Amino acid sequence: MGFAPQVADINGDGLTDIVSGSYRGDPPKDENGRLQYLKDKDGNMISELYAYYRKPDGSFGPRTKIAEARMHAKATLVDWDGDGDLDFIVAPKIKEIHLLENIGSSTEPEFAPPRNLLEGIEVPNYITGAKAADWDGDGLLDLMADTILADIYFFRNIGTAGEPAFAPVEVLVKGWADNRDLLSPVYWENFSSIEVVDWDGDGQLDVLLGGHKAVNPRLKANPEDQVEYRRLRAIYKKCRAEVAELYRNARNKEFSDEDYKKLRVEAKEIEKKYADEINLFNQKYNKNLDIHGRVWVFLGVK
Ligand SMILES: [Ca+2]
Ligand SMILES: [Ca+2]
Ligand SMILES: [Ca+2]
Ligand SMILES: [Ca+2]
Repeated sequence: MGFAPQVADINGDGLTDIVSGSYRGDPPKDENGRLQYLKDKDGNMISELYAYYRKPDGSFGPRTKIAEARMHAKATLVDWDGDGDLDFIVAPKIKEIHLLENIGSSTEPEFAPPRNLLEGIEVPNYITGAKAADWDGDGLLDLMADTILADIYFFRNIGTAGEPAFAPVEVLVKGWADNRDLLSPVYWENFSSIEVVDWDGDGQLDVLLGGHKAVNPRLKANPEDQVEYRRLRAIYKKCRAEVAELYRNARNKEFSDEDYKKLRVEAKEIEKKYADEINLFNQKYNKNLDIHGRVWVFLGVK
């Protein structure tokens, strides 16, 4: 399972290699079919970064683990500290952006453990992609990120060349995705990706955001259906919120197996209360969706 593959000469031999984050092998599943990801000794989920080194004949060598990262390591390479070797900037899908500093060399990379570059900074939503780029053009690399709700964040580097420090988040684009809302321009930005580049060549960096959009053709065509969709979706969300509240209240309490059983029964009762509307909602609107990848461009203005 790999994510955010990219091409870079990671071992400095003049041949471009492939680097990608991944979970380790195929994660096992629990009895409910949920993937069981690997965790470190503190209970943090881990993923790994791999390189496939290119050989002179153009083929690639075997997968080589080059670093360990937190959660869903979507990593990009950049010479963060300006010492001539490539470092990793990682969006681990939590409210952090990690640096994996290359403490080896440009020909023998070796990476330090992840360090949160946003230590002490409040981050509203989970970060799903991150890039280092000099957005404000002052010569210091800033951090740009997208989130689980398709916001675009800018963290201005207000430190110095040797010692980066970041200002509080500036929300360049307020996410307009309400998870899985078919009437929103973006649908479920779980694994979106950000790229920062001068797209229109005007000298100001722009943002490309990759994600996907689900379309229900019936919903698109009929205004009455859109009203009905809104109504049923509000009920669906109310149900989910009530169940979430139930589990939130149970968090951090000492629970026996018996208590958990009771909790599940209570959750089922909430779901039963809304079952008719939710079934209708799923039948009418959550079937036969067209889901397509999209790339949005946001032009930066000077
Ligand atoms: Ca190489
Ligand atoms: Ca470096
Ligand atoms: Ca800057
Ligand atoms: Ca531009």
